[in-house]
Amino acid sequence: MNAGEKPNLIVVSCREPYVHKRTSRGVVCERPAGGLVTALEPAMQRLGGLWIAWGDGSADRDFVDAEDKLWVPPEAPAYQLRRIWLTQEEREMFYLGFANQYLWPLCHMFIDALRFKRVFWQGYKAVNEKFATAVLEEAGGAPAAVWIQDYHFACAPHVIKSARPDLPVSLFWHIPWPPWDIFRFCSQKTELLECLLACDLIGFHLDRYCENFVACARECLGANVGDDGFEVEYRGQCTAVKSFPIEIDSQLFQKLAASQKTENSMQRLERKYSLAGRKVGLGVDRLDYTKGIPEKLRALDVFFTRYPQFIEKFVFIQVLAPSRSKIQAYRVLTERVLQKVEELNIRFGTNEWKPVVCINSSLDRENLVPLYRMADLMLITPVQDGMNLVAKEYVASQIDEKGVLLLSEFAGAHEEMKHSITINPYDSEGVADAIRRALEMPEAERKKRIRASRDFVSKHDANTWLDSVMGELASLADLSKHAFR
Ligand code: ADQ
Repeated sequence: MNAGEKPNLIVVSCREPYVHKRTSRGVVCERPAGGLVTALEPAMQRLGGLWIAWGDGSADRDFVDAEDKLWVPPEAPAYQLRRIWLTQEEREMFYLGFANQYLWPLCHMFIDALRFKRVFWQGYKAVNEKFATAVLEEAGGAPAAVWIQDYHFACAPHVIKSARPDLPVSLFWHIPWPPWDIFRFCSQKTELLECLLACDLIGFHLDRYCENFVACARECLGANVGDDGFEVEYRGQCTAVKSFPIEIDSQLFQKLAASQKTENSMQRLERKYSLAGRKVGLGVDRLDYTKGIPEKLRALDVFFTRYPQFIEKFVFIQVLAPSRSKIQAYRVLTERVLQKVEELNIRFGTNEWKPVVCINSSLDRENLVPLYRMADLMLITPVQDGMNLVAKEYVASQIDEKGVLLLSEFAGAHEEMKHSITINPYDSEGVADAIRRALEMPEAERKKRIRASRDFVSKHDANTWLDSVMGELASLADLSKHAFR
């Protein structure tokens, strides 16, 4: 896309792919931790177009032009980013309020964590309108495909379609969609479903989430469902509801894992955390109550109690990306997790050895990959997770094919990573036994399992995901594929 041209593809998300932040080292440009950006960003680099997102970095305003836009990535510009500014009140009502204290817990079935205020909902709708208006401005009168990301923007499709019924609009819901018996708790269920059904296409990671969504549309709105169960008709508008399991750029992880820089970092980490001669376990999570972090620590407690032969022989490294710390439930969780880590280290640690190393910060990919590559086992314990990209990143980075993936059956990724070891995070003893099994697993079995998973992630990568969503949208909108390029 050249300057002045209208974009063929307009992507909308809450988090932006590049954030400019003022730090003590000056202004830095960072890629935020989070699955959505990780998956979508390489795709945007390939396709070009325009990405509209909330500019929440402290130095963001210094890097945009008069239309609040900039070209990214900074080192090799490939597409445009338009930043939308939110007031403090909008941030509180829309982002911290309705999106993250209502829709997020609702979709992950954490009913006790639901917080609702009328102003949250009003703020949510107002911000959705703001983003939808930006989409309409950017499209002008020209054709464009609109691809909205996630639960932050359930109302935007309706606003866009009311003004421009001809624009093909798709929304990808990155988190689970709960069964009707849970979704019915939502006080805005009718309006949310009606707004979403303005889309031509709604994507979820799994068929199960599609089925839940379709059942909600039928039960709540009396919408008609097509014979295949994946098309909904409501007030004359047809919406295809399809699963597109999100994938990662596996080649990028493999390449990075094989680099000299990674080798050097592995040696540095080995020295820093005294890992030589010890087995290494790894956890990498956003600090979120859906990720089952306390459950994981409880299982480690059982493991060291039940299997003392691993004292001083096994180190567990837990990387935590701070997240949504303005919400009390997240602050409480952080405190609980850090306390439990300390307790484990006091109870089991010795002068020479610390059983749990906690890295409480967001790491960039160059620092995550060495950990992925060197870990003998990866422990992924969400109690609910739409997909979980960390599982796939680990597998892709395992170029020595020695590691074992232990994966919660409640992560969407579990449906694809069939050669992992299945765990139930609520069963601490079962997880402890699985850790032992992984540590004692013969090399041939480890190799066989991880190789099968690696084959999967290299055959199904971010491009496959993107092409299938784009292909579907193009065929629904009766547009040729190259219209999106
Ligand atoms: P998330 O809940 O953010 O994503 P996930 O899919 O695991 O969960 O993605 C996390 C991403 O953040 C990964 O790319 C990982 O590398 C990165 N990350 C995690 N911890 C980090 C740390 N300490 N430092 C730096 N980076 C870190 C949501 C849904 C998921 C879904 C994705 C994509 O909740 O279910 O898989 O969107 O759709």
